[in-house]
Amino acid sequence: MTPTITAFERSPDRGRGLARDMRVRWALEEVGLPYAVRLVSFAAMKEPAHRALHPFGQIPTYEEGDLVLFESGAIVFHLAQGHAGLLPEDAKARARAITWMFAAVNTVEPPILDLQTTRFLEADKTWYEQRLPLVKDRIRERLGDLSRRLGDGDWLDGAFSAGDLMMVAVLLRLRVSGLLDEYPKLAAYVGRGEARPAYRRAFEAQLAVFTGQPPSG
Ligand code: GTB
Repeated sequence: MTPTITAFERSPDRGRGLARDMRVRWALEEVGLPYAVRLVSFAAMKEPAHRALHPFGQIPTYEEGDLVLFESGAIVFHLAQGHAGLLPEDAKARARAITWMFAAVNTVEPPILDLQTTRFLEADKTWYEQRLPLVKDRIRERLGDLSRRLGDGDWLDGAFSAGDLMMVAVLLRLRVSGLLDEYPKLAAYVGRGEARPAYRRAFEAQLAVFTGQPPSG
């Protein structure tokens, strides 16, 4: 059964692949599952029909028969559990990969979101210039720790997994800030993620929504 996901009709990121449907598209491509996309407007996201799928009126959602999911991490986990390619067979390695998925959304993403909130919603506040370096330093602390753990490895724990997929997707949101480039091992790690054919296909598909042109290649 072909699952259907939802994505922004007009993404505010202008096709840079930063909205959270990107990680779901990427996971679908990694496991080789064809999918359909229903585009939703900001207004439609807040309507009862969409809220029946997503209680918070957001994207992405995932529909597979009578199964409806929201939360990008939960959707990626569902795909990784049901299809080969995103979680190791070995039970302990699998548990560690799942741990990295949680670390991405629970430990690394929150300070990154804080930076975005600060930039977009607090730039006119008198205390903005004082707060910004504090927010950035909290991100640096996480990136330093993550970079040390990654070391010279290609991926966080052996082979590429859903943990890497989620971590790369989270780190990508930092690129425009320049902070990622302060950590060359992490910048290279993100580059390896972006170079994966499944990532490229997912990226092209979401970009095509913005350009109105079919995906190239
Ligand atoms: N925890 C949820 C998940 O992981 O699925 C969060 C979902 C979420 O925040 N969805 C956002 C949304 O629907 C889109 S991704 N927002 C509309 C609303 O809340 O009304 C967040 C996002 C938006 C824009 C950019 N950008 O422009 O760069 C990047 C990321």
